[in-house]
Amino acid sequence: MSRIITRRALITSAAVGGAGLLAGCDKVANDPNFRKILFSGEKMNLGLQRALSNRHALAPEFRPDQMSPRFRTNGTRNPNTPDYTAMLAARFAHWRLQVGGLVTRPLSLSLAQIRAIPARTQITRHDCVEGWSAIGKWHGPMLGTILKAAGLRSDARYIVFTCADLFRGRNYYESIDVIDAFHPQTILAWAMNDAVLDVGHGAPLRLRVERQLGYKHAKYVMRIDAVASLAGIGKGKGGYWEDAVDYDWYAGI
Ligand SMILES: Nc1nc2c(c(=O)[nH]1)N[C@H]1C(S)=C(S)[C@@H](COP(=O)(O)O)O[C@H]1N2
Ligand SMILES: [Mo]
Repeated sequence: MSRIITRRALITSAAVGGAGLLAGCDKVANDPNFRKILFSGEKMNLGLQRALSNRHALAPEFRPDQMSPRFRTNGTRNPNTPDYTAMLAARFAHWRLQVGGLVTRPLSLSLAQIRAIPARTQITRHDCVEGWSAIGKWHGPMLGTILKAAGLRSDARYIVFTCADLFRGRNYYESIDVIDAFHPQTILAWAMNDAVLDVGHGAPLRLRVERQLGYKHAKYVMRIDAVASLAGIGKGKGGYWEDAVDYDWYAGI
């Protein structure tokens, strides 16, 4: 690709190049100069940016000695609903994760079953949109493993997480697309910092979607549904904060 090509021409040719470019030019998309031009803002096409980002790149992982001595909690710190309080009192013995929607084999998994699935351990940095970060260790099965077990149908485009808590009176939920759902660092964590996940951080199960900001990491996950569209869920923008204050649905970092 010529060096004197203008930004506009580049973006236009990328746009008309369409599928061919997207399919064949990973090398180009990851070239730092190309990315600088494409991501520099002016008339930037968000869809194009997303399409050309390397969605499979890994988030940085850290050493144990880099873990934050304190990892704050944010948003809901205890769902405190009658249902949740009862489940907590029984140490989640009757809790089940429901996996449904566009799957061929809906699942209802106990915590013991989830803990028996081969798990990943990752030390990553959590970045909250409010401006704080913390490095913690997370442990749990890859979401992809569970979705494969459920048999994701080919018309599924998004995975929706329904949580046990009401935040400021409304049910917390979040969604990601199937690309992030099958990212190797997207896990359902049941342990944090070598201990069973506590209530503040989302017991018994919370999502880690390491390429995105904190509000996407749904805590207190009760249900996972594969859907073709986000319309009709909440206010239709794909998550609690997206609906509430127009946060971006794709909160890539
Ligand atoms: N169910 C639920 N999930 C949630 C929230 C919430 O209020 N309820 N807050 C989100 C926000 S804004 C952040 S930064 C992280 C905080 O996770 P932590 O409490 O483990 O630090 O959880 C996210 N997931
Ligand atoms: Mo956050």
